[in-house]
Amino acid sequence: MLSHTLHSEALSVEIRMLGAALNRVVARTAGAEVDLVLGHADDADRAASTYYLGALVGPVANRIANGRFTLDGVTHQLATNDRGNTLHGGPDGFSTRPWTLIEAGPDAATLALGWTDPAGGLPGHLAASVTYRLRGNELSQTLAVASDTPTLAAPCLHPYFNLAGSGTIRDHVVAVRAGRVLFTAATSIPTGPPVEVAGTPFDLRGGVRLGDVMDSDHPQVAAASGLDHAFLLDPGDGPAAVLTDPASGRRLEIWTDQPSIQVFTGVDLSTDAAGLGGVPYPDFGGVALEAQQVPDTANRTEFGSVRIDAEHPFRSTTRYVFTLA
Ligand code: G6D
Repeated sequence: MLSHTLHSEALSVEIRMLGAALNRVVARTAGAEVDLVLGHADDADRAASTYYLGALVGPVANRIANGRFTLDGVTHQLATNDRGNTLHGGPDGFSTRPWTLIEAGPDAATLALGWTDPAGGLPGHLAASVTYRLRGNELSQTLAVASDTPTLAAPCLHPYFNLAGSGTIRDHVVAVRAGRVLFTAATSIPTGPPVEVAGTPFDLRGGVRLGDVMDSDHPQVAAASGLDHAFLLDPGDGPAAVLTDPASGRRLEIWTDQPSIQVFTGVDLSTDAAGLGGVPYPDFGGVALEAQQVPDTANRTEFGSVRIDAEHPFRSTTRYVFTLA
């Protein structure tokens, strides 16, 4: 079984076993079908890609600086895969593995993965699972990771959205409920304390057109050729992020129990696709909105902890609520 598709009256959602990936979210609108996320035509393209389209990344999402961290007094060195850092679980992370479908129905599916990575350096035998549930216009995703020994785990889903179904996301409007953002060094590792967004192009609280942010001459935007930053979520009752495509009227709300959202505007996507001969997406053809732990929490105790052990597994739920015009 390579994939499983969930159906509701409004959406069809294709889950690939490789990387437990959310590969397609197809909306039927006015007789036409529109895929609202970026995905791969086949698993060969997915395996060769470095862009994690829709993949479940882990055990630890985002970056661990220098691939190094100290756990219970012992320093561990992980395999690195991104300019000296460990990104999205490293070279042999969750997204590279075939997951097993253990429960499958028309509107819900659970995939599981037993994971060890002696060469990669992360301790423990992990038992990971993800349950996708589709109800009408709402897709939820619950992640769980258990370990018999103390280790690190904080995975997340890595979907790229394009609510227009084609072109770039420059005209999409994004709102993120975050009063603070992390600026990064040249290797994309967050540096320094969180920065207040007020008065900067990073103030997405009221909703901003992505193209306007991407065209800003702010040095952090220039260095990332757009956004590739962690927004630290403020407490609140509403969605953590809202993405709108004004032309079609389609809208997405993201609700999460995670403390941050990484917004990545997809620079160089076309290079990846061209390198593969895979699905051709233009640069900025999708925006990744990743509900996750704060990057490099493994080395930044002020952001919390990504440590798990037998008594304290990882568990997290994120919901994607679409409005289809
Ligand atoms: C993540 O933050 C990272 C980006 O830097 C990376 O390029 C992308 O995944 C593939 O969003």
